[in-house]
Amino acid sequence: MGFFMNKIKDNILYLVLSSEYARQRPIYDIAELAIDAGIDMLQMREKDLPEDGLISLGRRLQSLCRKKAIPFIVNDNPYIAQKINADGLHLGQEDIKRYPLARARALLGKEKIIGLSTHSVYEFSLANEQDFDYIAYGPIFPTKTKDYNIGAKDIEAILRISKKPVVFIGGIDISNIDILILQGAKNIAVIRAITEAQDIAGAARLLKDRLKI
Ligand code: TZP
Ligand code: MG
Repeated sequence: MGFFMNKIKDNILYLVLSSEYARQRPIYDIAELAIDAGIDMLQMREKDLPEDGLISLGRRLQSLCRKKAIPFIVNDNPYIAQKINADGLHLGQEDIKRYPLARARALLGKEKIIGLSTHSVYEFSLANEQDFDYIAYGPIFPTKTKDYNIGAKDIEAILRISKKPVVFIGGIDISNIDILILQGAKNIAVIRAITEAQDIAGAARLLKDRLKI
């Protein structure tokens, strides 16, 4: 039996961890503070680490998340996710060309969480018909990892057609999260709103409180 039988619950605050945006602070410490403050799911998104670094950091984060009973998701690579027995995998549009969903599913098994990034209503509608456990949609607002953003105009349409949990992402912080919540968004993913905060726990708590309303 998988550790997370219902896989994704609603009102999740999903922290995507990237040391690039951590102001030189150890990513593990940020994870621990954010988890204790109430984040519901954690992703390791390290673009510059070699495979052995991803595996050793991934193992430490997976064990932390297991202890705190939240899912731990590995970005980009199903082989790393499999190797460390992560709770799940997050794929982008480029990743699924390399690792089609059927292959990732076969590697990880049906009880693991697999999410996909989408950047338009069209991409969303395709993902909506496939065996993903959640779909990320964005970037909603300007952000550093992408040179464009798609805005908040299609959020209601996306939520109307969605057959699975939708996680909105991209430039979301405490100053603009209500724009999404007022349109019915339940789940939010952030990098900088937490990782760049002076007070990691405080930032996580404030965002989480908005999702409870
Ligand atoms: N995918 C779409 S936007 C984004 C990713 C990984 C970055 C989100 O980072 P931030 O700091 O919350 O804007
Ligand atoms: Mg990717």
